[in-house]
Amino acid sequence: MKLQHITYLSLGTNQGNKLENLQNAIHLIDDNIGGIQKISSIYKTPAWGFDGDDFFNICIKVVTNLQPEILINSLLKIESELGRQRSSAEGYHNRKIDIDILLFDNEVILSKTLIVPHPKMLQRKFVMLPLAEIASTVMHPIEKKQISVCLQSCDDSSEIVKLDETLKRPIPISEKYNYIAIEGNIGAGKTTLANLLSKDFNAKMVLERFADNPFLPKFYEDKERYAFPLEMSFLADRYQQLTDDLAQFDLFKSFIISDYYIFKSLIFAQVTLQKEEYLLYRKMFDLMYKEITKPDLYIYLFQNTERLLENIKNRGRSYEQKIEPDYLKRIHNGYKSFIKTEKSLNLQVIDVSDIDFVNNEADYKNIVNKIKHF
Ligand code: PH2
Ligand code: MG
Ligand code: MG
Repeated sequence: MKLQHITYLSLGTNQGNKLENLQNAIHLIDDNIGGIQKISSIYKTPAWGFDGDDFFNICIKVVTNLQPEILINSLLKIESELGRQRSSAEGYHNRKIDIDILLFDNEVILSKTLIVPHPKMLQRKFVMLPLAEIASTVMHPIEKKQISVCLQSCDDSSEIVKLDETLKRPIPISEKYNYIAIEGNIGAGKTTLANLLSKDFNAKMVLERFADNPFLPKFYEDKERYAFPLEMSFLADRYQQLTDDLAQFDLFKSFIISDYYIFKSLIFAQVTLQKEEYLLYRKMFDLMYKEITKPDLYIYLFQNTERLLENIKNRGRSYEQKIEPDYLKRIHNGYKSFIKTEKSLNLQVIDVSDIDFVNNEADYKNIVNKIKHF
């Protein structure tokens, strides 16, 4: 789990389509900085400290994994992406967008590139009014007073108007879902993706305990002999883990990511078992399946056979090295018909055959965005 920080940001714009500038900034912050928990109303404010057009100002509350120095650089990047051009002349200037860090947890930061709390925030009503709206009881770490109290002692007499227009808050993944199951063929990258997502979004992980299964190495040696005990023990183990682990978490408060879903038992059993064995197995499966909590998002990672084999080779589990391309294709077809027929799951297929979400940050972000906007 990465450390999560709460930061309050002030956004201002006095050029171009101001409403659009704010909304675009919000989307870029959601994509690159972290989940946005609160957005204040929009306030129309006269330019403070210079002659210029009126501003639209807001404050937002963001949860981020970024350290302050990285955060400020990412914000500067967003500003220039939104068309801000910094002038070398002294003083304040009109701008399409300005994003300032007001508070970062209750830290006091005095570095060459960054001062937090923002040194001028207490003198500016265009900051304190929207901030008090979303953070009235938060303490200012130097004043040691609540923001609402700091606002009362702010003697900025600017005439500020609250507008009726509102901004859309992108719903963070952790608010949208309580339980995400990531599925896919052997070597598709399920565990890797579950790991990355759970770190980024502070989720609890439920990982498959394949390593404990004594039948798995035997199965790859002699499939016919060991298929039935293998599938039965996987089923029992998955059932036990899902009922225990999911019951432990409060499904409505926490956010859980697993690298499997119990239905994979049936998909593998269909491929590995004889007909009569499968019918017996199916009876057991149906009994257990009724009791199992269903994920509110089921992600299927599609990977082509060639790269599955490559991944299996790279992770180097000795007993997996004999897996044949044909076996992987049959498992894939099992998943495919499951995906076609199972209409009760909220199912998203993500094709990862042409991307590398482990080594390429943009590919990873792309997956996150697909999940977010699904
Ligand atoms: N930002 C400034 C200077 N003056 N005035 C208003 N009303 N709103 C701002 O966001 C603002 C300002 C420097 O960043
Ligand atoms: Mg500023
Ligand atoms: Mg600034």
